[in-house]
Amino acid sequence: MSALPGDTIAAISTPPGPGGVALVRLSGPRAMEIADAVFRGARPLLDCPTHTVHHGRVFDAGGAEVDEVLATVLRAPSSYTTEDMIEFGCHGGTMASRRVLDACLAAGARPARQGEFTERAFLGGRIDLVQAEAVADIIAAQTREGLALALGQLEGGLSGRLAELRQTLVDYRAEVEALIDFSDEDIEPATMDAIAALGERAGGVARELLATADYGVAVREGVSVAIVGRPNVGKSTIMNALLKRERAIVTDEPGTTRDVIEETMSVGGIAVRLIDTAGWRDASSAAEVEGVRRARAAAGGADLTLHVLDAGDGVTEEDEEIARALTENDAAWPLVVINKMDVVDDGAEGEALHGIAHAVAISALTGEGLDELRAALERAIVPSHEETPSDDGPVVTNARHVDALMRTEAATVRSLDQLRAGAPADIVAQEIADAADALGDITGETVPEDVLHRVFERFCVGK
Ligand SMILES: Nc1nc2c(ncn2[C@@H]2O[C@H](COP(=O)(O)OP(=O)(O)OP(=O)(O)O)[C@@H](O)[C@H]2O)c(=O)[nH]1
Ligand SMILES: [Mg+2]
Repeated sequence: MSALPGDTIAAISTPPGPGGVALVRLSGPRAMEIADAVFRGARPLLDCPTHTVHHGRVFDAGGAEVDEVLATVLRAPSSYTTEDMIEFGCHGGTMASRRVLDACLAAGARPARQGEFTERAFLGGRIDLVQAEAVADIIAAQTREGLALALGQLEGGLSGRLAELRQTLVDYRAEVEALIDFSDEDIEPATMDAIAALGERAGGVARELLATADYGVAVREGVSVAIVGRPNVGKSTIMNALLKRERAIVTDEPGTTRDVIEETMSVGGIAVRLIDTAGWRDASSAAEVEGVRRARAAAGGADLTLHVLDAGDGVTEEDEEIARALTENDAAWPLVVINKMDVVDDGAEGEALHGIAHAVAISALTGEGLDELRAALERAIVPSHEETPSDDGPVVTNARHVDALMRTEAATVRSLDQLRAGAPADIVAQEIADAADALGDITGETVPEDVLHRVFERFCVGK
């Protein structure tokens, strides 16, 4: 496949702001020529072998020196984009790289769009769409696990498994098509079984991959956890205890937290966006009314809510109201946290509170029960370990891939049902073709243009 556009693009590939170095990238058929128009070193870059680095200076169109740089020469096809590329390593900060880029643009390059370098790697056939998406995931990774899964995907783990699945579907379809010229009576049951076995195998691989998706999607996208409850029950104290730092303001006055406070932490390799919210009550001030509205919105939008109760007060009517509101629009079941266990004695009262089903009893002040809370959080967030891939097998991390695999699986199952029901072979073959097409959406073979654009929009400029 080569659908590479003919122009040469340029962009700054490092984030703006102070830093040691900045990188300006050029890619396209005129990369060497444009680079030589702005660069002066010991010899023209056009004469330099691939994968070599050269010291020199960049000048603007008026001949003024712009920066002292190191130019890396990367020739087609063994570059990131598969095209000729030059990378100028400039001084950090915003001005040097900005002016080097301007010089390249003045010499004939076009500013690159978001993700356009990676898009060219895809169009040049060096990587498939799954691998291109993995590049964005590596950049966005917030946990070791997220990085490891994305790296595995870039290295082709998932692509390889999908290629196998696709080949099984191709074989399956060929066998079914070979039946078109036969009448039912002519086909041996053993032949039928062998053909169905191919369909079973394809469906099995699709299901096996889908089984990794709960874990994979959680690792890639992270989950959000909202801490909610009445004022003063210790929500902000719990937030701080989980983060192990004083992020939210804690006072003994009800109504301390007004706005929504967010912070990320890692639980079992999954990035958890922890959200502390204002206590729910009939607020008097406009700011607090808005705070409560935001708290309710945060609870509604979160993957999980921690409903915090105050052990000293037991379960109040307001608590029950909040619990009802939380379960109203079939949101995930809240995790009930009974805080301030240090204020109740260990007698009957304490026993009763400990006995509340599915609740975790803690004291955010003394730290008692915090480990159990962390464990309960992990159980609620991280899909159970049976579903967590134990080996280095491929993991599906992307909702777009889940959707396509589900279509593949469904079409495969339909084809098997039809095959067994004695449907005409061409109809069965069409179902199998649909199953393979859905798979092509994942790797990018049959993917529509708008989906491609959505994938590359997620990237930053310069990648
Ligand atoms: N004894 C005891 N006090 C606690 C505990 N956790 C929090 N507190 C105290 O309870 C008071 C309220 O704590 P916050 O964390 O501000 O409560 P909140 O739920 O965030 O309150 P609002 O933001 O007003 O809704 C503070 O004085 C805390 O020190 C606990 O486990 N035991
Ligand atoms: Mg608070």
